[in-house]
Amino acid sequence: MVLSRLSSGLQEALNKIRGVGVVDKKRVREIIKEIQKTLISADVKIEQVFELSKRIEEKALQEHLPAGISRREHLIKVIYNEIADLMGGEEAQFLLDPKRQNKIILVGVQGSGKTTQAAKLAKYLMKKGYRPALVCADNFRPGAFDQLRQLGDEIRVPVYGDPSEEQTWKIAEQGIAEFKDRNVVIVDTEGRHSLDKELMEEIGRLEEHIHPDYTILVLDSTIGQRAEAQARAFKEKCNINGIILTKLDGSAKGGGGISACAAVSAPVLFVGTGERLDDLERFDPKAFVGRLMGFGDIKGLLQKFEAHVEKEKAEEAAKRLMTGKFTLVDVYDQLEQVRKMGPLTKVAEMLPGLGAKIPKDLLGIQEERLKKFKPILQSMTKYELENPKLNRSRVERIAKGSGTTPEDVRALIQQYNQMRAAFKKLRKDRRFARMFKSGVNLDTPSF
Ligand SMILES: Nc1nc2c(ncn2[C@@H]2O[C@H](COP(=O)(O)OP(=O)(O)OP(=O)(O)O)[C@@H](O)[C@H]2O)c(=O)[nH]1
Ligand SMILES: [Mg+2]
Repeated sequence: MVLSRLSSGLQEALNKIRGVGVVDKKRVREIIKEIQKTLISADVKIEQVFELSKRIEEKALQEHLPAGISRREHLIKVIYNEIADLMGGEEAQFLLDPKRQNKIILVGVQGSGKTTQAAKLAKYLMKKGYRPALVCADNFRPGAFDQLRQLGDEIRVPVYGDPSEEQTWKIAEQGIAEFKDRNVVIVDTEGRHSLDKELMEEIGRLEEHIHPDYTILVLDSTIGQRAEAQARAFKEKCNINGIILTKLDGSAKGGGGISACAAVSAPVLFVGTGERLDDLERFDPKAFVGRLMGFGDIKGLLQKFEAHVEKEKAEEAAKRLMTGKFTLVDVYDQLEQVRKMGPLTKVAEMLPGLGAKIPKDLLGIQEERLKKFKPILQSMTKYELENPKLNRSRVERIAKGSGTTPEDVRALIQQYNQMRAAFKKLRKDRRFARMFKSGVNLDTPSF
């Protein structure tokens, strides 16, 4: 994907961040200016750029930084997050059911790339193991059927069309019947010069007769932020549930196109990145922005943040165990945390003489048991969670409600009591108490 100006602009901003001595208000503002220039030249709407700038400025200089993370790293992460959000945030779902016939209609203005994307999408789905077929519901453009047939031949996908039929919904219906044994039917439709009424009515009729799983709007990304108006107009008239943004290769305004779709909550499912039939990619805003900013750098940084969050969670869990503040409500989370991170084992390793005092079964909590604990906890009332002394009828009720046995419920309560008792004992140990006063550090033993 080219988008080289957007990419080099962002990378330049990142280099600047790396180059500055101190990341202070003045520096942050300078860097934001750089980013603004880059985004505006990619045709991102000015309001969106300003909102993003404001958020970056606020977050970049927030008081508290997680330990071990520099302000510089934090700033890069903030910029990455904000731009990924600007481009749509999370990857949009594109779910088909291979066990039945899925129907997809491609709509859009003339020349946006519908016919080409129909074939690209068929090829993409074929690679994923689907059995697609193509239908030409465009009798407006001369030679439309031939064009699609040629593309279909190239990828060996059957194509249905009927140039003598005027009603395109009828062609679509016939095509869908013809391809009963195919699990995806992609319907290519006609385009018009502008968003005319007739085109919209045509699409409306198609939707009515076909009930597609996806009505995908094909948008030409070279129109930049004007994509917003097009997406909005189509969304008003038909049930658009996805976008393919084409011609992202070589389009200086691609960033504007993508953010315009995000602005009207029109999820970009795919991007077209060239004229070849392989040039269609699933669109994931985070990966996309990662690539723009230089993936290698960003990936390492994100991993560092992730590891940090995990570590904080584990420390938090360990701390709560140690201070005896945990209730049954926390038990599941903590046990899971313990299982995932192994802080107890680590704690035990850090305390040579003391490790032996931690009951063995606390360190090796069984997976199956843990799985049952969750529904049990969900079946308990708040009162029961806070006062886990349960009589027989309550235990039975909870077991029933959670699809487990009374033994499972008792096992959970026993686990809880054991943990409490074990850590109560540990807390009395001076060495232990000292360690927890100075904060838990699971990476390096503090003595
Ligand atoms: N560079 C580039 N060109 C593309 C891409 N997708 C489509 N095109 C080109 O865009 C032109 C128009 O594509 P079509 O698929 O015929 O567009 P259409 O929407 O079906 O057009 P009408 O049927 O006339 O409405 C063709 O020359 C394609 O090769 C893309 O992702 N990148
Ligand atoms: Mg076409």
